[in-house]
Amino acid sequence: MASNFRRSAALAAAVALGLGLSCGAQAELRKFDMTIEEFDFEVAPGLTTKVWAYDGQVPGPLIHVREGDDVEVTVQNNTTMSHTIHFHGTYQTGTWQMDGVPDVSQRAIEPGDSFTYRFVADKPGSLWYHCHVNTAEHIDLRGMWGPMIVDPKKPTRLEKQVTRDAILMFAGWDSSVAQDYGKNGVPNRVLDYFSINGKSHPGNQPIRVKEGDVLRLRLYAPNSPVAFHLHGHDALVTHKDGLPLANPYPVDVLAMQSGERYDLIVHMNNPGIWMAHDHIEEHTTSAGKEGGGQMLVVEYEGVEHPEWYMWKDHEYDPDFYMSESLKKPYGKHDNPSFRGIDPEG
Ligand SMILES: [Cu+2]
Repeated sequence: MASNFRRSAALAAAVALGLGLSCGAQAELRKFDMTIEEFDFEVAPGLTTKVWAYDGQVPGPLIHVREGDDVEVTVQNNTTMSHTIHFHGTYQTGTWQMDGVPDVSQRAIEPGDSFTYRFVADKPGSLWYHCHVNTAEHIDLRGMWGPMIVDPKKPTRLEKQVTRDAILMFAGWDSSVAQDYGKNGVPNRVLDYFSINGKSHPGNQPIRVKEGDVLRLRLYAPNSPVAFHLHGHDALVTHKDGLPLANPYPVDVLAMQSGERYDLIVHMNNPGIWMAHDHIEEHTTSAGKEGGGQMLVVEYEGVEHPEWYMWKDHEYDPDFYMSESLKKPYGKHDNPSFRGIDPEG
């Protein structure tokens, strides 16, 4: 760990001196401040739940860095419970104390306290971060998860072709405990609401593409299984848990277990308006009623929306799948669409 700290310190000093280590090939120091907030969060019209939210949002903010970067995240706990951040997928080589597991690698961050995580982004790909305190509640019921994308130093031939990038984080929720924090309990959860990037259909968004796009879907299953199906296309599975596959393979349904990530690359060569959904049938319901949950639509530009189309006049948010944030310079990117409600106003 000492050598990493020395490298961070040297980089910080260099930046402070204005030496401008901006060469794309150089590792950079990426410093972020984050808070954890005790917020309410609306998943669907029938479900507003209490969350502990990184930067007040679900999913948490996008962390986007480059392989080899030094990452420094200072997190301030503004809630009434203890938390940590585990950067899921990073090797934490020489920095095991930064692994975010309470009573194993650190003391949990008490209410009102802060903690600084320092590590090297030593594993590229679609990573994520989550709390590691009482995960049955903090991950499963309180929205304590967010994406961390680490761009590889050597992208694969396939990923170099990508023209559009989207992050989809699927999650289930238990409305019976929505209003009551568990206080270190392990709720016997029964998931009855389901979301993509925190919202149930139809409160989520379409993905808009144009013919000829090469779409990369970064799929995450933070807390429950998913069987993802995009109509009208085969998708090439190119990465598993951030790592490129030696032999990418085509699927039309992709099964994921909790914690898994898969990257799919899809050639958008079939203009239309296409459903994409979780094929675990109860995951496309809200409180047992059909028509909610983990569904979205992929809309091709130039295809007319019929009068009866369910999202005919849907207000479009181009960053709902973080496609716009992923084009921004490296950094931490908050997203107003994911922000919860401060119960104290
Ligand atoms: Cu927590």
